[in-house]
Amino acid sequence: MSPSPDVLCRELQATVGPTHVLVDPDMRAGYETDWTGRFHGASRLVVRPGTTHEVAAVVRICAAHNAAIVTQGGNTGLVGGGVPRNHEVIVSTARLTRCDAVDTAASQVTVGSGVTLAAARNHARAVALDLAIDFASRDSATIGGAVATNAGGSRVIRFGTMRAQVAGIEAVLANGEIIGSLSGLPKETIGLHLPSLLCGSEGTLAIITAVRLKLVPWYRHTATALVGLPSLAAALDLLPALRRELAQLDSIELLMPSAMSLVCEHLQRTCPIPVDAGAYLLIECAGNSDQHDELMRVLALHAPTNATAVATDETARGRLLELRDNVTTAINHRGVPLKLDVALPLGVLSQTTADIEALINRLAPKSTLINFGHLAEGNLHLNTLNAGSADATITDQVLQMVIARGGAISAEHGIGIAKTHWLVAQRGAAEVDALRSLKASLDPHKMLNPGVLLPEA
Ligand code: 2HG
Ligand code: ZN
Repeated sequence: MSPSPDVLCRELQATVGPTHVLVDPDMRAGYETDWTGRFHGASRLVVRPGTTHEVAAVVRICAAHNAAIVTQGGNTGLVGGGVPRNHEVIVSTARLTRCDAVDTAASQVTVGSGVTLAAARNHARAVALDLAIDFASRDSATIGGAVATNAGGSRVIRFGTMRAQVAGIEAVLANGEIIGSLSGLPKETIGLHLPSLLCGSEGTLAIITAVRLKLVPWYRHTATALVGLPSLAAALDLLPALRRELAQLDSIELLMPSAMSLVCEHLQRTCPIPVDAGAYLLIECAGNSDQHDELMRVLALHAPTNATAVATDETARGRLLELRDNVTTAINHRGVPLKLDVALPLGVLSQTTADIEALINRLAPKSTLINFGHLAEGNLHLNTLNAGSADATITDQVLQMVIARGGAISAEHGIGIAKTHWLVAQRGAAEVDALRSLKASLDPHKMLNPGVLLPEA
């Protein structure tokens, strides 16, 4: 039975309609656990506003009742930043699905923060444009969540991270004020850039309600190759030639053998490359003309190996991409992983990967490390299964090693609640103090995503 509605609940129901306030534990459940099953907590209720003005009203009501808020998009976050921890109100952006007509002259579009990546992409493609950001959870992950975490994905080598795609933003502050601009002017120098401030703020400074996105051309010709290389070092050696000679290079995704064998087993497929490799690269070029010959020419010159599988049509391409897209799901089927999403300078990537593998092996000999990521950004997704009680020690020692070698403790998943502890080591006390002052001035009563991103003072 649902608990009887309290005053907060009744006021929210009056604002967004009773069907959009979820109090029943069964109705809330899907919002209270992340998709890996690692992070979960109880919420007070879930509220699903349908417009920016409703979001503003919801925030004001919550503020009046001193009820903290966790903003949630598609619930595809991986660091616990979008699920409740302490009976917060979950503000779901799922109904903020405005999709304006694409401005083809500016190559921009305004969408609600609850629009999924796939929906925004399809909307853009209807007028031959495309979204620059793509990653495996595209069908659920939302634009607002991708901005809030400064998500990356596979095309960062060409177009940069989410931050580079945002031309304007609209958001609701902790006091219920609506701020921002969606005009998307490419040139303006009128003070601090609000989109830059909110990208990566993980719901702690404001609730993003709409985004003006920059779009890119929808390239109709994509050539895809899966290349097996003897080692990660050999894969890195290939990088300069790929960057230099492939003008239409779109992505270079990395699967280490642990990830390749796991995903093949999960999909019940055999690896398209028959020989054992030390590292697999999924390389794509996309352009307005056929990219196949150019990709093959560069690979033949710089990676002369028969360990290459090439896609010549969309079906074959889908079969290759499926291997990369399904690694996270394959891991989830095995258990609840310890996820570390780190970036390292390319010069130390190979050695550090070997050192991390040795470290994890020593700390948790029975564990399995599945390693994959985005090669050009030195971004590794280190997923450890069955680490048992070594989870905390692994996290600490790997992150300390990453910081010591000039890397980042989060490349694209964010800090969430999982990595706040290492923020000072990463950014320095002075910077974290500055971020705290910013947070305190915008959200003095700690209403928005408390406990996320910033470590407790
Ligand atoms: C990806 O690149 C995502 O597929 C998820 O960032 C990574 O599951 C992961 O660790
Ligand atoms: Zn990734």
